[in-house]
Amino acid sequence: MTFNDDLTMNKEVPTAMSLVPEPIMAGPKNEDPGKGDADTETITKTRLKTKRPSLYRVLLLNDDYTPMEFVILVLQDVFNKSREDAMQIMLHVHQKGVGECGIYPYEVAETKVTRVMDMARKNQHPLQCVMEKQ
Ligand code: TYC
Repeated sequence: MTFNDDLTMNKEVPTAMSLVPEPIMAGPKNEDPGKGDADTETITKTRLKTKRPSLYRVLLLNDDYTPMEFVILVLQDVFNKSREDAMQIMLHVHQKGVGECGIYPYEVAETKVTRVMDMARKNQHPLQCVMEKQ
């Protein structure tokens, strides 16, 4: 297993959104409707409670061979950065060794990592992109 595999492969794969039915209204239970108050009944409504998805940071790693212009194009294309922001991020990665491209829900982060790695492979650049849980 490579360094990249280790960071991109998450063992527990969370869903983007989990829907959990939650009762939002409950009155006292009428155990025996036949004997109880004939005019009242309990109605339980169910609302779908949304859970916030866990977030993942997508990182670019520096290397000595990928052209700066290619990294800028990747940041504009995959991460929707302006030319100016893309240039700043690329220079940060170039100088510090690693830099953040964005923070996304699991499936979005995974898709972006795959797109970057595909672009790099097709153009024969060693550029590496990984994701890590926030
Ligand atoms: N260090 C590369 C160069 O000098 C540029 C580069 C920047 C490569 C960012 C990868 O993620 C990267 N050509």
